[in-house]
Amino acid sequence: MAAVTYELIKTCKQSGARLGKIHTPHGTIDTPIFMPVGTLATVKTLSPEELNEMSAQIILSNTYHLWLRPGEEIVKEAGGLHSFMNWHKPILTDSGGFQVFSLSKLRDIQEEGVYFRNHLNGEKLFLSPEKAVEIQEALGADIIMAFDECPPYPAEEPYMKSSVERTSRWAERCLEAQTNSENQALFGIVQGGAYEKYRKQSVNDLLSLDFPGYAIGGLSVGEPKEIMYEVLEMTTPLLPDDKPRYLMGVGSADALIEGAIRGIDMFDCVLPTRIARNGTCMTSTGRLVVRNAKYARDFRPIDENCDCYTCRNYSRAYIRHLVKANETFGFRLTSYHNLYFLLNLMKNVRDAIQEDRLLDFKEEFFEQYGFNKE
Ligand code: PRF
Ligand code: ZN
Repeated sequence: MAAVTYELIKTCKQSGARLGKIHTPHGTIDTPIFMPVGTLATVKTLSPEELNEMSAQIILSNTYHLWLRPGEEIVKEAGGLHSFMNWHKPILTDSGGFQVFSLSKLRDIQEEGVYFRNHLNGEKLFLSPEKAVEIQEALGADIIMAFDECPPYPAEEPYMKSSVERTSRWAERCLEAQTNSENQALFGIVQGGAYEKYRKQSVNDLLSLDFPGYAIGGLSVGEPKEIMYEVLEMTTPLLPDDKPRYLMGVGSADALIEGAIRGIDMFDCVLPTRIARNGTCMTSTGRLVVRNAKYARDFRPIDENCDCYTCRNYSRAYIRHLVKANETFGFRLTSYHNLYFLLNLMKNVRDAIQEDRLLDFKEEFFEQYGFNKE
């Protein structure tokens, strides 16, 4: 029996979006879903109890960061990531490939893997498909990711061709390196940038390897949103109906809705928690920069349509004061609200799919939220 299985409940008659469930060794998640990011085995500023309270169902953590500190051996000794961080629902770990490309300027990509420098101390490091799987097995997440290359946007066609081909060979090496597929599902990652030809090639290569789930990588790397939507439109129909589809690193409200409409089941992004820590809130009427002077005497909640802990108890004026004074509690309150906002948005998306009205929901949402706000 596969570690992770996808159950398609229904397809929205109005939009084509999928309502489903993903069954994992640590429980079942409802899709489409947003996954909060806990890079260093913590969703910054929030406790697992708070994540439970806001109905987070699965979180993401990072191989690269946990490998550097505290080291996967310590996490393994603690009984794995779930015990180590006291989060007992599903966890997904990213493979480290993308983090190496985004954090390390000095890197050398070879067939065997990637040579680069530790972003903390400059030490020489090497990560390969085999090493990424070994670390992810020690961490013990329910879903682990293949080691891939995420090329920059734009990338020249010859580069994209050789990169996609190498990512496919790396994907095969990841599968060969995996030793416990009964407990952990290894997802393949489709690359190919904005090239239809290479997206198709990438999908075909990965389908022949038969992964239990497929991610779409290489998007939200600086391309216009329209390009991202076009790539999704041509890619998701090529993926099997009975496996989960995960769009990596996408977490703006508009892209979550547009992604669900194009058949995506899972999303993750640091955006809600990152912008929260500089005082930006996601609300039903668009972004609200709570640091702004105009909120100094505004005693309304961040979002008048939100019933989260933050909005039920604290005002814009108070949160503005805390954030400006660099008080930790201010960042906790904005982080709580932003994650709640996206988790609640996905709940609304699931309800709309259930009732075959996701396009109506989208229209109502953007009416309030504003267009081109992201
Ligand atoms: N590959 C991996 N992780 C990722 C990405 C990718 O392409 C992206 C791209 N948005 C985010 N995270 N392994
Ligand atoms: Zn709120």
